[in-house]
Amino acid sequence: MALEVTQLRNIGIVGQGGSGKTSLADAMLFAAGATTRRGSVDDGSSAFDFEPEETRRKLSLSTAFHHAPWKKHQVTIVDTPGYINFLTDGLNSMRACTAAVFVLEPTAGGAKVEAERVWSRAEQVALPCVGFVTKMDRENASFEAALKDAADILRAKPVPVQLPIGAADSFRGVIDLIGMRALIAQPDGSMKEEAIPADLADAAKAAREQLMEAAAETDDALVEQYLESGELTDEQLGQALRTAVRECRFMPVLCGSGTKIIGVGPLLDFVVDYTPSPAERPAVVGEDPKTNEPAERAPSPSAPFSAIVCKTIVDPFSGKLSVFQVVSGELKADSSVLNVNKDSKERMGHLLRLEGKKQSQVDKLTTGEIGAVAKLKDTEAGDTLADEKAPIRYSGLVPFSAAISFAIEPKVKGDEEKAIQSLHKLAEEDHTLKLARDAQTKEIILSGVGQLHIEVAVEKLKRKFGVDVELKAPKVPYKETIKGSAKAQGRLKKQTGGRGQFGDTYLEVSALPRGSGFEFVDDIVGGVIPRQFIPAVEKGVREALHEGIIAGYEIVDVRVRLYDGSHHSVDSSEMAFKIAASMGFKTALANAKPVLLEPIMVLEIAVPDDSMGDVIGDLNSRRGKVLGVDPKVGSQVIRALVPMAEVLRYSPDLRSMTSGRGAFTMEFDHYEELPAHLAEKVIKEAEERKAAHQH
Ligand SMILES: Nc1nc2c(ncn2[C@@H]2O[C@H](COP(=O)(O)OP(=O)(O)OP(=O)(O)O)[C@@H](O)[C@H]2O)c(=O)[nH]1
Ligand SMILES: [Mg+2]
Repeated sequence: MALEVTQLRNIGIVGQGGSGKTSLADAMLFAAGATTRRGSVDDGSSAFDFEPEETRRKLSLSTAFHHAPWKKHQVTIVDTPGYINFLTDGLNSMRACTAAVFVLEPTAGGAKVEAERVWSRAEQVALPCVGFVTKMDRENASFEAALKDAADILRAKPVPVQLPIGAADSFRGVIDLIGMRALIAQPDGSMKEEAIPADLADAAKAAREQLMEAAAETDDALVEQYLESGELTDEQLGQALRTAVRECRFMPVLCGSGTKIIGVGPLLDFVVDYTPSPAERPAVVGEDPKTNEPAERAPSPSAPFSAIVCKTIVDPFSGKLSVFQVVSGELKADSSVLNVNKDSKERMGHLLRLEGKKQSQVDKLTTGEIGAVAKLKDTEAGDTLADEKAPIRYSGLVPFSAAISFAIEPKVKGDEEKAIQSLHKLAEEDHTLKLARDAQTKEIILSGVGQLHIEVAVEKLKRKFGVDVELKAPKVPYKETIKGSAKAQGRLKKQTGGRGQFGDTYLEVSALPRGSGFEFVDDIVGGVIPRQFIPAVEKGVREALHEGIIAGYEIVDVRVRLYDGSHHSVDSSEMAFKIAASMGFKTALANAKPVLLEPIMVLEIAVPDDSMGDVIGDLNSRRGKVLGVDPKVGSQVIRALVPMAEVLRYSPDLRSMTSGRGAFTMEFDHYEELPAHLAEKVIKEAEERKAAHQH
């Protein structure tokens, strides 16, 4: 089927962890006839949660894609993970969407930090959001509670376009406030039209008025007409609603149940009728790679081809799949395009459409479509692919900093290289996973969002690559710096056999403000050190930065000024100056009040009112500083700065303090001097490590 751009919708299913996104996504596929049986998260048959690590835990770890036909449209369903450990992947995929279904839970005070993150991402990329209150079949389900949360916590301006009929056990359908009709769920997942039940007639009338008022506000002439006559025609209402959705004026809210397949067809109707096609989305702004000036591309098939790679999937057998959205133009199979970020040509062989864990081949992808291609050589997630003749570069992935690190040790000796190579492949599909080698201990350090994130990575490592590793105590990346300034001479003079080695430098080190890194100043005059050796001096100092003099940690925030020196016409060499400089640098550092720095994290902790006191008291005992408390309905969000060393295992502790109801996000904020009594301990540990290594 050749598709017009106007027939496409890419719908991100977003919301907090466990809210019912995947269940809804599976229900959408089933309701549209794309599957013959509704996939279920709970029995492991979901079309979206298909990785063994997902089915075992019954939660989504990574964004999954599928598509369903609905009323002559193609709805691509983008099911995103909601738990904080895996949220970033979904935030990146949101950019490939034309609208989102924001899944809301029907309980008061249910919205978590995750929902706020998703909401602010939607605002950032101006993504139209349709609210869907799911789990309406659950005990104590309340449509109003969900609306209140959306308003109070997300500040999302929710406006119902449906009302539920019944709740919990008696939930059986929805009232469509646009068509003013009741839609009653049938056993086969479809909805049957009926008259609005008499006991809900008044509520429906009032809610329709509220909807009309909100829709009318999109246009001055409409407000006027509405205020005068108290009515809009169905056509006017529809048009105004379409505009409101496209311009993110408010969040229209529907309701239903994913697992019971109630309200799912009407949701698909709403998506097709009221959310924009890719062609109606604003032009995407990027940069001209040659001039770095702003540039934009209209979402039109006749524009030159451009696409954003939003995700990489790595499979040990079939290799690497790059998932992208065509922002403009068209892409044919077997064509060649430019990777603008890497300035390299990529061959797009078979074009694929993702269908859960499977793929189907297509000849062409048009503007708006989400597709995939295998085995690109240089392309990573976040890159822009474009027509070579009309390159443009879009912004990359959402920024991210790792919050937790573990040392990784293969259970089988000699598996180290294999572990590193395989972890690199995992990190390719999950950019929140960072791999490093501790320069001093030579340990393999794996960093990520949280403990669960790292545990999942270790499981994948075993399943996909057959490498079994052990996790060891997380390491805090301390750094070293100086508080004062000092001068020193670094001099190397050696006579070995024939030619000697001579280098002589005078260096001054001084402290720089926190976060500035390193600066090298060349103040040599009169050629006391010949020009060609100056880079070697800088190199010697830069290399010495990797291993500090207190406990072997990286040295930061120092300025090094080379102000004098001497040379020998025969014996001087780059090597000699490099060594001399690193010696001088270390001597100067030792006299410039060296100190250890520790990373300080910023935490946002959502806690129920009744555990506030405990959580704050606990933060104090962790050397934390509370920055502020933001009251929400039934809960509070605490913002605090806490040294990383104190929150390496915060997750289980918060869980027990809040009976599992607390949630937190943690990000690196800045470095601060480590108090002296704690520094002693860190230095001692470093010495022990070094000694153990030498034996
Ligand atoms: N009663 C009821 N249960 C539901 C409904 N939707 C989801 N659930 C249950 O809620 C749990 C979580 O559902 P998921 O669909 O995995 O939620 P999710 O939002 O995809 O979770 P993550 O992707 O891990 O963030 C499962 O046990 C579902 O069976 C619903 O409409 N009604
Ligand atoms: Mg899910």
